[in-house]
Amino acid sequence: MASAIDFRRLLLEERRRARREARGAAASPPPASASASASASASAPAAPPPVPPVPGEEVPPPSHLPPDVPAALRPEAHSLPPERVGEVHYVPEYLPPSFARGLERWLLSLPEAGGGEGRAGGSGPGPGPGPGPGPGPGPGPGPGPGPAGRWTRLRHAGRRVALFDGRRIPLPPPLAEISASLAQGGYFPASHPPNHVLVNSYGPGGGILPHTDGPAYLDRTATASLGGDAVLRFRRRLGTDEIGLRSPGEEEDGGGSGGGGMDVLLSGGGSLVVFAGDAYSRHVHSIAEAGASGGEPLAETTSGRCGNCPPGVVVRRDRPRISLTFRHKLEGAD
Ligand SMILES: O=C(O)CCC(=O)C(=O)O
Repeated sequence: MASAIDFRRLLLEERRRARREARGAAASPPPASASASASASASAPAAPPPVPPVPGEEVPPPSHLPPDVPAALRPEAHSLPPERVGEVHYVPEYLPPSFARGLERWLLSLPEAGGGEGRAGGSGPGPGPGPGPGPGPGPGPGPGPGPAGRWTRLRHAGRRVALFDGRRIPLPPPLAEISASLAQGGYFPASHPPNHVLVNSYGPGGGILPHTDGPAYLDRTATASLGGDAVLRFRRRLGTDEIGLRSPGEEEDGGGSGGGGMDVLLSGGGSLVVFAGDAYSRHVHSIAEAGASGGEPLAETTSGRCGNCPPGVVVRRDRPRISLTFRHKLEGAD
């Protein structure tokens, strides 16, 4: 099944890259002065990060999403040029700032899988592996992320994930409200609201390799972003006759506006990006690692491919980031 192949390939690539980086780090001494931040940033000024929860602190989920949020969504008002990769919408200020900060703090307080501290989050037996049959985005051919609402650290990918599978355990209130708003706002059919939420927690500069979300889901994904900014890249998926000749997501990646694909600058202040149809199935999406070699600044500069910003914007990547991906997992997809 394509989802299994895609997620497996993502995991294998992440593992390969971790090994390459470990070899590289052993071979070369660290640079004399590594800059930890970009010299300038043209992206929206970042809100101060929330006070991190202390281990074991009980952090309540944020209070209700204001009732006007779904009405403000209006897909037609937030479309990015459809001729680039298909249907992509971007809503810069989807989550109200106080809700976004409360959500970020609550998510940070989720317990780690396999024990550890933390109080908030789901409970009970976990939903098992992540998206797609196979290992999901978990640490490899092991159990994958779970139980519900607990952080699992991906050893080879440098990020943590927490899964909420609403088909098995009702989504916690803030996630249920966001899910309902996405259906009421017209981004998901009322018959197929999001029922599955994968939360990714990245360190500064952290990214995710090119992948698709696969056919285990309705062909649309909605992602809310908290914390640091990032650039989400869409690139055409390779045809079977191209596999082995080119790398997925690398095609025509020269940075000009003429090449295929599209980039979307994601504000960490509670923005929403939704992609569907061809953007979902015929393109891979990814976030580049910033500062991977240790000597580069934790920043990236947008190109002419950016669908929601001009070229030349310096995007700071020096803050941790949390993304919440809302999807509808199809019946019988496990
Ligand atoms: O962090 C993001 O915005 C992207 C996450 C993603 O692509 C995924 O979970 O499949």
